[in-house]
Amino acid sequence: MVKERTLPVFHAASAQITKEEGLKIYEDMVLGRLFEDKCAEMYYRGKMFGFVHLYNGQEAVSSGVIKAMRPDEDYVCSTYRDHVHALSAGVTAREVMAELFGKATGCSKGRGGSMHMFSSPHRLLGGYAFVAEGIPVATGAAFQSKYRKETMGDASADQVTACFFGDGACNNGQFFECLNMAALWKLPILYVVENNKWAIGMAHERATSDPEIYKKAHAFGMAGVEVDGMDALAVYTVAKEAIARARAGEGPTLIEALTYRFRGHSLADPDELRSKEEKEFWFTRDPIKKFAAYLTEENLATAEELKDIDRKIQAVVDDAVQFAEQSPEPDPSELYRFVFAEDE
Ligand SMILES: Cc1ncc(C[n+]2csc(CCOP(=O)(O)OP(=O)(O)O)c2C)c(N)n1
Ligand SMILES: [Mg+2]
Repeated sequence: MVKERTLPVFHAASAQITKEEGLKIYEDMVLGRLFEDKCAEMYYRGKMFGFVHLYNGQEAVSSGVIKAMRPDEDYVCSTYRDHVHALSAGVTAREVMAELFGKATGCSKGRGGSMHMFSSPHRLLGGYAFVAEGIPVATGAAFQSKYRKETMGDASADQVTACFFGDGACNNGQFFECLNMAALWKLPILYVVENNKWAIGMAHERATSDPEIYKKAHAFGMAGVEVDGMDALAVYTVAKEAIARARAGEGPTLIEALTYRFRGHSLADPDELRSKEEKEFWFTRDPIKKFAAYLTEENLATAEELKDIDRKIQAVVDDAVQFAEQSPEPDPSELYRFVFAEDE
C-alpha cells in the first residue's frame, strides 16, 4: 500500500456557494481537462513543437483560486505548466491553442509556445520555463499594486496577485527571498504551491528536508495553509479567505495544495517512475468527478446540466483547434517585433 500524506479534511457544509459560482468553477475545470486532452492528441499528431506539460488532475487548483479572483483585474503568474492557468484567467481557448501551434493569432503572437503564455488584457504575467522564475515577477506585481495604492494614493490599486508554482520550486532561493519581502511589506499576494509530489522524476520527500511546505510560511510570520488540491470547493474557500486578507492589506498567504498530475511530466515523459498503486490512489480522487458529485448532491446542478456543459466545452475546444489550424504563421519580416512592449 502507498503511504500518502494525510489530506486535510474539508467539510463541504462549511462552504456556501451559489449555483452560478459552482457552474463557473465546474465549466472552467472541464475546459482545462478537455483542452489538455486535445493538446495531447495534437502533440502526437505533430502539431506542436518543443516540450508540452499538461495539467490533467490539477484543475481544482487553477479553477478554485482564479475563479475566486476578479477577472481581468487581479494578476496571475504561472510556470511552464501554464495552459490551464491561462484559460482560467480568461484567455480564450482559441488564443491558447493558436499559441501552442505557434501561430500569429496566439496570445503571445506565436513567439512563446507552450511554456510562455502571456496576456496583458487578462493580467496573465506569463508562463516561465525556469523553475521558480515567476515568483519574483509575481512579487513585483504585488509590490506595484501596493506602491500605487499607498505611496501614489491610487485607491483603485487594490489588485491581488496569485503566483502558481510547483513543489520543486520551493527548494529554490527565490522562493525564500520573495516570501521574506512579501511578508515584510505585507504584499497582496497568494503563493500557491501545487504540490503534485514530483519534480520530473524527483520525489518531493527525497529532495526536501520538511515536506510540509505550508509550514515554511510560519518562519516569515506569514499565513500558511494546506488544502486538498483535488477538492475545488476547498481550494475556492481557502483562496477567497486569502484574497480577502490580501485586499484588506493584511499581507500574503502561502497555500499548499496537495494534488497530482495524471500524466507524465511532459508529453515526452514515458512516466515510468511513479508506481501504479500511487497513480491509482490519485486517479480515484479526480477533482472534476468530485465537484460534479457535490453539485448534484447539493442540488446546485442536475446531471443533465453538467452534461450540457461538457458538450458545450468540447465544441469550444474543437473550434479552438480549427481556429489554430487555419491561422497564419507569424510573418518572418516581423521577427523583431514584440521583443519589447508596444503601445498597442
Ligand atoms: C532553474 C531550473 N532548474 C531546473 C530546471 C529543469 N526542470 C524543469 S521542470 C523541473 C521540475 C519542477 O517540478 P515542480 O516545481 O514540482 O513542478 P511540476 O513540474 O511538478 O509542476 C525541473 C527540475 C528548470 N526548468 N529550471
Ligand atoms: Mg511538482
